[in-house]
Amino acid sequence: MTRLSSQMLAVLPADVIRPNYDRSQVKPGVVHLGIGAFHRAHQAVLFDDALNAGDLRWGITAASLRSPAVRNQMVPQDGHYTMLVRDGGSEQARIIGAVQDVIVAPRAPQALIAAMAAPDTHIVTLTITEKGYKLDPATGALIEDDAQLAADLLSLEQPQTAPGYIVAALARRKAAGLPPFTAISCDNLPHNGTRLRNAVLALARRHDAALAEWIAAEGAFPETMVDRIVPATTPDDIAALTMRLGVEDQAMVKTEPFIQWVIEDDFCGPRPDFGAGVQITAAVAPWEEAKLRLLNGAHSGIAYLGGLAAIDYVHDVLALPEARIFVETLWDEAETTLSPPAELDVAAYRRELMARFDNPTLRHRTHQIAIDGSQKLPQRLLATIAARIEAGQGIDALSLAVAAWIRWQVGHDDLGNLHVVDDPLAVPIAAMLGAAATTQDRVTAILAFDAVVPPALGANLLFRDTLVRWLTILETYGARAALETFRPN
Ligand code: CS2
Repeated sequence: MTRLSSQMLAVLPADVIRPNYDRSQVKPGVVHLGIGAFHRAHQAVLFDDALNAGDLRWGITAASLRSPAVRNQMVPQDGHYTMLVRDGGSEQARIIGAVQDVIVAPRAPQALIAAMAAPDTHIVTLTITEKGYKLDPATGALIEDDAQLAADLLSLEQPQTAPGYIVAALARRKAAGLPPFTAISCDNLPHNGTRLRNAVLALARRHDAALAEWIAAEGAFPETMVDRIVPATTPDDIAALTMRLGVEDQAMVKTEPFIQWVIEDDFCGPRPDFGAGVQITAAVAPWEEAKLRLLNGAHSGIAYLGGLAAIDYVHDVLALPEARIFVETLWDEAETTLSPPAELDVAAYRRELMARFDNPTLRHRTHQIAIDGSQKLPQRLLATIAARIEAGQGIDALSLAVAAWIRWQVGHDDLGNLHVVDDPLAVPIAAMLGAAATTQDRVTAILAFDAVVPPALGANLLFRDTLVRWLTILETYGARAALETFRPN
């Protein structure tokens, strides 16, 4: 089958939106680390908007930090791919042309460092997932015994981690008399900019104190909040799009209409005149906290309970009235812990979130969201629970989500279907839980695991009792029964 490419753009159906700029004139102003579906459906689209608006400084050189899979999807297509925006019955196809090249970092580390150190590069964005920062999820401290980080602490000849690439490239820029780039973390971490800055400075300090000082003084690591639901593309999605386009697009992404990127007004060099979807603001934290605790907190609860109940998709979980009440109750609990920005109407935001989760054509899998729970729970649920306890408030629905995560670790759902626990801490967690004889012991073991649970929260008796109550219900009767307790009387 012929692949999508620059040449084939002219023969696509008329309703497919195409880049309106001359791609040969585009300069590579952005390097992106970690090119997965989320980048292609989020930041790359917003840079493509800037290109369409006539500012040709914002082409993207993207890098995969591990596998060549995305390079093999995109390079034969000259970097083009389709963004399918699905909303219930409607579907809009747009070709994104912003990605000019894809580098497979382990195969060409020097090419990636050179791209990051090039004078035209002004911004480096990252979607490397929570675990890519090599920071302890509970405390945010650098995990020095991580093998890849340990290698980067010794030498940056061939960096293994994203912070390693940033330090190596910034060293090259400093030596060449160039200013640093603005490094923008686009992962769902609290204070993601500060965390990235801390990881970069800690690594730089080990190699060159003067470099670390220069980065601290001249560099910029704005905080950001990123939001768009991007389910993993399936072979069926690609087959259906091929029918529609008449050419095959192996790099397509599917997403929802909603898109939001809130970026702290802290750049050390040029930035595009961003259009719709991007807000530049002095304070990102209130946005980020509302998004992590409401959207992502509910998502994780839906993922583990729905996954345990053998329900494949988010919208199918929410077809259960009791699941909706569970989510609303979780939001009632989380809402009291927020200091929302003045522009955010939390009631309207909650209604909009529920409508986004209900989108039936997105087909967002519970198992996808269940990945890497140990890295996600602290900011999505545990910080919220700690704040509720501090205020003397109940933690019922939030704790059910955490208990469902504990139950998920057993590796099968309530019908006995097996699943892989895809999580960097799966092995130590399985060992701890395997050594525990009773429900109480399992809760005790998890609460003592300070890589995930902060010690003060782990020692809290209300949290312990609530988890034991929920985990007993989950282990004895299953996730559907736990959700049933949220039924209206
Ligand atoms: C999801 C997020 O997979 C997950 O953990 O909760 O990817 C979520 O879809 C995005 O944060 C939405 O912006």
